[in-house]
Amino acid sequence: MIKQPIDLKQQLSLYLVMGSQNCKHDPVETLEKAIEGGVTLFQFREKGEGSKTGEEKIELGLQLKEVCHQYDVPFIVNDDLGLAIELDTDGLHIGQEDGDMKKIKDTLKSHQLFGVSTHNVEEALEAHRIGVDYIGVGPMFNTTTKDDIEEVRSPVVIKEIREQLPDIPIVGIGGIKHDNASQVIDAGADGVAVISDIAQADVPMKAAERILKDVKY
Ligand code: TZP
Ligand code: MG
Repeated sequence: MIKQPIDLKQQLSLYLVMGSQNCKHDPVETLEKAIEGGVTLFQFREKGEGSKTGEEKIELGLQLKEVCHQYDVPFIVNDDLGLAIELDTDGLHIGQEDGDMKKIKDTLKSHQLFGVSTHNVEEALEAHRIGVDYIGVGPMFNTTTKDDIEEVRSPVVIKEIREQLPDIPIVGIGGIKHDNASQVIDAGADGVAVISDIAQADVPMKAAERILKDVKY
């Protein structure tokens, strides 16, 4: 367990989401270099074609958690409540289809962050009512990383959510790269969540640095 962020919004600035199936290079090395480039939060999303399961998934999760904690970066796990408990992660992120939000929130330990993916104002309001710590909103732009995506929303949806929920921590996701990240921040997000622009980069550290410049300007 690491100290919870003093300011979660700041921790959302550059949120790397990744599993071994997303990486051009070794995942442990990719994460380490990306953190050196400025990644502020990490989500282990070992999911889809080519991803690890069972013991292999747990083993990789443990290695990635260790890297995160060397740098004081919170380690969040995607979808898997069992793994969040087993690895005593710093948080869990789920989608709309991943179960009863309230029950899952009540199962987590008080130090564990709880994030939920949302696509519109209604889902954001419901997540807020349950008391989630932050919401992901997307997909902002076209992406080929996730095949079951909902329609592209554009940063306009963040603006709409921000008008209704002025204080909730928001991170945009989907097709975000160094040349469009500022649109997401300008719309009212506190940060950007990125897979391929970092995990598929030749030099993940440089890729992270490049996006971070757009987020903090
Ligand atoms: N949820 C909505 S879009 C997406 C997820 C997990 C994929 C984002 O990947 P990329 O490569 O940053 O577009
Ligand atoms: Mg999910």
